[in-house]
Amino acid sequence: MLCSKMEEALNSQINAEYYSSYLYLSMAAYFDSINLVGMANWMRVQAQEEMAHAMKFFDFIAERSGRVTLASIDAPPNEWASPLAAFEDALAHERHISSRINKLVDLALAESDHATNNFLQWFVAEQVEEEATADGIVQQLRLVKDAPGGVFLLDRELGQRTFVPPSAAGP
Ligand code: OFO
Repeated sequence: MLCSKMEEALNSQINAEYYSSYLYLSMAAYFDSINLVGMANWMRVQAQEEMAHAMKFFDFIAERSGRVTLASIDAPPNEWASPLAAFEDALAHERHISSRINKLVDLALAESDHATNNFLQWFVAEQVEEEATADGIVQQLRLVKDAPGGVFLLDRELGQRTFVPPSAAGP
């Protein structure tokens, strides 16, 4: 059984994960608009991953006999100054999500809710990966700057990404 504070905080995280999905989908549309279809693909896959994250919270709340309540999702930005600016925003967003997950862990521990703490550890590990991946792409874009050849190669590489549903065991 979830306490009401924890239930509310987990519901708010469902919203944050759906916003993440919306943000990445908007970035996919931006990359499509500038003909970087590989980066658009990467963002589409990222958006799918975020929906899977949201559903992990959804299912967990239901499993703990809590009540899922959905709220409206804010509109994301639609334009970025460059591919680098978009990926820098993605990295900043992942850092923000990591801090939200840390606060959820703090709350679970304060409430002696060990089941929720255990559930959240999957996200703690996932966020390490999310930040590292976004940071890696930011670093590569900084290296190639605006050199079309470098951006083209990176676009091709990011076009290879496919969606793999997150397992229950680990990120
Ligand atoms: Fe759900 O990890 Fe990104 O935001």
